[in-house]
Amino acid sequence: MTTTPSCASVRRATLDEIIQRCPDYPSERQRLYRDRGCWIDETFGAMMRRLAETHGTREALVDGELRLSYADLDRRVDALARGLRHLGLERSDRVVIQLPNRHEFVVACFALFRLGALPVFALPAHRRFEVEHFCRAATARALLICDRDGGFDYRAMAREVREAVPTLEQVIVCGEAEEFTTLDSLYEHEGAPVEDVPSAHDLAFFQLSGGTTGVPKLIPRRHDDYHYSLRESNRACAVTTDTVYLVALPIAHNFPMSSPGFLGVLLGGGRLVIAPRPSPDECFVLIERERVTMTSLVPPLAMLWLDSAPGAGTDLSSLDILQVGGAKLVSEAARRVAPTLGCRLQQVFGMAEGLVNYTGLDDPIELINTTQGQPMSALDEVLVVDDDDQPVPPGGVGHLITRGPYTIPGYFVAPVEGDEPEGAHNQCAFTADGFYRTGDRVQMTPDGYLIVEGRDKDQINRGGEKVAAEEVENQLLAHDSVHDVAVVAMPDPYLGERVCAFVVVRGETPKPMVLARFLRDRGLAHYKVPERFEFLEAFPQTGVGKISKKALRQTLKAHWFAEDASEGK
Ligand code: OOB
Repeated sequence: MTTTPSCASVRRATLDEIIQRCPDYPSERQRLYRDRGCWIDETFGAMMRRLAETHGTREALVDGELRLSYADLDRRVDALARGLRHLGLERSDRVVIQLPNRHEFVVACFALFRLGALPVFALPAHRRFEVEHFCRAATARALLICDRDGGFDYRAMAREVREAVPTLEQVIVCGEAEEFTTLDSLYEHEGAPVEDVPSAHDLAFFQLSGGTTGVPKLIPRRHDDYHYSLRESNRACAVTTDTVYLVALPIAHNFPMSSPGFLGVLLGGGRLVIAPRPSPDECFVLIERERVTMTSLVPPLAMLWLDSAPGAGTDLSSLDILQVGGAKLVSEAARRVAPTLGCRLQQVFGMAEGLVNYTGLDDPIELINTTQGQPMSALDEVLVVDDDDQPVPPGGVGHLITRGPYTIPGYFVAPVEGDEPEGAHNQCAFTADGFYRTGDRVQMTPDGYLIVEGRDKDQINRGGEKVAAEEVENQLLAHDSVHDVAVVAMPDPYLGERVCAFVVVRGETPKPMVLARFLRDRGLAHYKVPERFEFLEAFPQTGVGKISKKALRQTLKAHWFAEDASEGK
């Protein structure tokens, strides 16, 4: 249990409150998933211990010059768990982690899992606005960051976040800590081993939703549901002890974490190679040096790799599987993968809320190049429905809704300010039968493969990075010159989509640069800042008087095709 509150507004939620705020699966589905062997009774703490016993001196992880065996990893996990406990962290305390790709991330995850503290996975690209929101929504007790990366000082951000979030007692820094606690100092504490959490059905961590509304939602995942998703991923991706997986995408994202990602590959007894950045020049050298067999990328990076590989002069022959997902891979790019990189392509259509679809490694090439795969579990219930939640005729396009043994039954119900009733978001995001509304528009082929055709959610998918339109709109509305605003996706040949803001101004029209700077200064992640601003007198309206984003998107498309055509002349 956490400490007694001194003031209601700064009080950290207790274990019971956290459990209450995380919707659980109905009991009959819990029984089904246990009976069918999906949910087994192994926590991640116990899993790491078992892996160390089974694989001992086998190499688990390579990060630069550092090589850790499974036994080394387990020892570090134990040591860090003791250090975190010494710092006062205990079961159910939320810890926001924001680290670049480095081995400390893996160690910290397992140390927190073992302790039963709940990591909240922020991305390195998040900035003060997002990190503050995560800390506040989760009533986090600690924040784990690195000192600097990519020219950004995370400690300066942490100072502001700590100022704003009263529950945040600890900032732990990987690197030069200044006034905060160094991560390294936490490895030095002796004492009794940390006891594992009591049940595999306990909460394990929070992922973050891409967001469709004002702010990203926290996604509660449990040891047993996530463990199952790893096992199914390992089967679909044929992970063995010979797998050498390059962690190229940001490690905290659900894709490189669990599809099969670093957790799946460790569970399978393989080896992780951690790439600090996903650029071809850094990754190709690692692939050659470590004989990497598998990696995962978002489509823009896959295209960059495809363009860079022919002249790179590195030996990529060990690479067997390139997974691409997070956003739609166009079939023209998909077709280039096998001939250019000499490996198999696997399309991955997944979501942090659960459901993951894979193309089979040995599926017919045309199926791999043109579909986003099929649900990985036989117990995934996947429906393609119309606006009234009725199944569309076979082969029709509709809304994808799903439930199953590793798809959450609800988001964390954050305490809300204002008039919105608590939990309102879950009522919209889930059907009465507990199906998650993915917000994706799909078509299902006769053999059960999904083709992503579009999206209903008010989101921009910037090459795999998700941007909730409403979040950016709310920020822009805070600017004096912005009377009204609508944020939409504009087509882009490289990223698929970029963020565009249509603005109705108040007074003089500001320069786009000024608005972009305004958003960055408010601490919004840079990838969310619109790359194009269009100024309008008034918005086109729908029949019921709402802003017609459809009309705005069409304007952009028309512009885009016009520009494209004139470039082609
Ligand atoms: C992955 O997870 P999220 O939570 O960042 O985003 C999920 C959304 C999906 O609902 C869909 O809109 C889009 O990203 N998406 C794709 C896609 N994969 C994801 N859209 C088209 N084609 C694809 N292949 O992005 C994620 C999580 C686990 C594994 C892979 C991706």
